[in-house]
Amino acid sequence: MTDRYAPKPEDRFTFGLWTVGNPGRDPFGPSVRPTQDPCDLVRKLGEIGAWGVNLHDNDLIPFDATASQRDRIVSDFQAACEESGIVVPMATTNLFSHPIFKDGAFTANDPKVRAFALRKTMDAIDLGIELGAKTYVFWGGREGTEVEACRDPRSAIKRIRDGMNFLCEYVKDQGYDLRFALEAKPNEPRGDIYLPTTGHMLHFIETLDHSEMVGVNPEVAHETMAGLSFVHGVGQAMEAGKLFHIDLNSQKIGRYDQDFRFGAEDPKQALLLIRLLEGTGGGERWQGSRHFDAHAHRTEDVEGVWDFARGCMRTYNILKERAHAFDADPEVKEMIAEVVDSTIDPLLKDYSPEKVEALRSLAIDPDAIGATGLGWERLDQLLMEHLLGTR
Ligand code: GCO
Ligand code: MN
Ligand code: MN
Repeated sequence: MTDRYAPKPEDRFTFGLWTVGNPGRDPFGPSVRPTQDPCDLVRKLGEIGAWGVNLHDNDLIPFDATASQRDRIVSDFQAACEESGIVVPMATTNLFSHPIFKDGAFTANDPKVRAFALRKTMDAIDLGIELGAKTYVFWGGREGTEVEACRDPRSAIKRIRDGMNFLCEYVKDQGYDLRFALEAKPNEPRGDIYLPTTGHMLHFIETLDHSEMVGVNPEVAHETMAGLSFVHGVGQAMEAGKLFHIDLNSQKIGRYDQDFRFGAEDPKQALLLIRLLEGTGGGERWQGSRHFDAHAHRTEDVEGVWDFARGCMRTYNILKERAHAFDADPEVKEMIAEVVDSTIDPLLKDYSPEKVEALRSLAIDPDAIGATGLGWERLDQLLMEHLLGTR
């Protein structure tokens, strides 16, 4: 029997080496699982139907590796990817683990730290290109404060801008085909992180010299930690043509960064997100990776990690089917069909004094409109019925 939810490479599911390789360390206890070889992780990802793997420079190459060690590791990894049919669509830099970055990388007050961050990122970009990456993620994990007085927040933003402008020029100068995706997070590991939400990022991007090369990498957990609607954030990024990557996982509001299995806490929001990404409710289907930035619970052994990874992909495919069914439902279609009024619609944009007059003379009965229910309770119940599989 064929399993119609089984992940296939064309689903474009990707995992970070740091996700399926997460050994379960947390602030209260050490690893509970062995550290796995990146080549073995890639082979296993190929086996379970993933399309790609993403990585930080130091997920693959130890911080203090020599040039010849680096080259050997890279060629073994490339061989494992090829053998498993796994691609590397995204790469990024670890600018948060080493103590030099304890007070930030691009925002650190010490120019030597900022210089080191630029140098490390250029090397990691070279690595990403060598592995075939087309997207480069920037997550400013340590770019923040606990002691706010240590730095003017305006200087922090200027320093991040200088760094991004420098690195865009580096990419152009090398002739690389690479776009940047900026990932916001409100806090953790810092008390407060600069550019805390996707909305902050979208504005910041417009202030860059090469804003066309730069978009966002929104993460479910991060917007949810900030108490925001992830669907609205992703929608705004898509409308602006700025969704360059996405980090899928699951999160309860008001908690630490949980990074749970996709859909685990919020299946309804996950369904609404998939409607957007798959375009089932209208608009273009998003063509990028469906990347899972999540990890297995600390209760799991290595087998449990693969249950977790299969679960992320399977939930996505099940919800994708539900999204298609919801948007194909005639009752739903009728309820959300766009209301078109060929007299009024043209008056609502492209200002002219004549339109002001026309708007003022329209016959509109606010009380009658205000007294009419919209039926969204019924619509939401239909969504629930599709989600729960009863329709
Ligand atoms: C986190 C972040 C990271 C980044 C990763 C890639 O909260 O730890 O989500 O997992 O996504 O560093 O940039
Ligand atoms: Mn995260
Ligand atoms: Mn992330």
